[in-house]
Amino acid sequence: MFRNAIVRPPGVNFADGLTTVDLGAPAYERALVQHEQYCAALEQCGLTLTRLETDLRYPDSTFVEDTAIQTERCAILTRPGAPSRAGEVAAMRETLAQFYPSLQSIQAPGTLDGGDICEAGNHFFIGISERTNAEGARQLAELLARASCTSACVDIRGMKSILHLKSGIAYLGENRLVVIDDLAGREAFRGYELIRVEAGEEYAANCVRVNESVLVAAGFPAFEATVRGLGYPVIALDMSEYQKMDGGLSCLSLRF
Ligand code: CIR
Repeated sequence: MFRNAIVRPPGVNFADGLTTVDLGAPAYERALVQHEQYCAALEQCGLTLTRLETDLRYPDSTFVEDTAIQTERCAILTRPGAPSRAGEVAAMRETLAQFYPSLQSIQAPGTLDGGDICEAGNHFFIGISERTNAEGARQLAELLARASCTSACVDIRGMKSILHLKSGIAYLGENRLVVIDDLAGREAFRGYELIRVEAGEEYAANCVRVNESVLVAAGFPAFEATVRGLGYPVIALDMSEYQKMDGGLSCLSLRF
């Protein structure tokens, strides 16, 4: 059960952030409207939002998920793999300290982005990617073990289609894991009910279970029907401007 979320709207220089996709520049006003709709959806799911100020020093700072990992017992500040995003963590430290009495951190030479970490109850999948290195993964696994959580690494280096592990998987609860085809055969996912995302709808894999509901990206009808068919109330959100910047639904909030 989540009660809180931290969000940060994009700044006017949002389009200066990092991206690997070729979908054109995001329209700022539209991104703001989509962010507002996203916040309203989280509130509809019962969450109380902490809304941070936009931060023009970091064009990617609306993707707050990358700066921290939360478990039931603790929060862990990350060390983002992209140099232009390193400074985002300091701002998150102050905010998280209001909720968690003790904060852990990933230390150099480890790097780790929250987008590579997928929580499945007390078990965590840790993506090793262009952003999260083996040392960051090792440190996180150790911190999670201290918090009585287990973890397994999933190496996605060399997969051109996804930036972060959670660009390709999402945990719905009830032992159900949403996966893109390219990841479905991984050993780490054995024993889960795999909910496959159709070819052409891969972006929809980054969905988020928030209490009873599942937030999905609008415009992916087969996937939306699958999630509804599983019995979850679905909230579909237009994510077009964030998709242009390699971001998805999970990236826009820290939920706890
Ligand atoms: C970046 O490249 O870091 C941002 N433009 C997108 C980050 C998306 N975050 C996420 O998937 N957790």
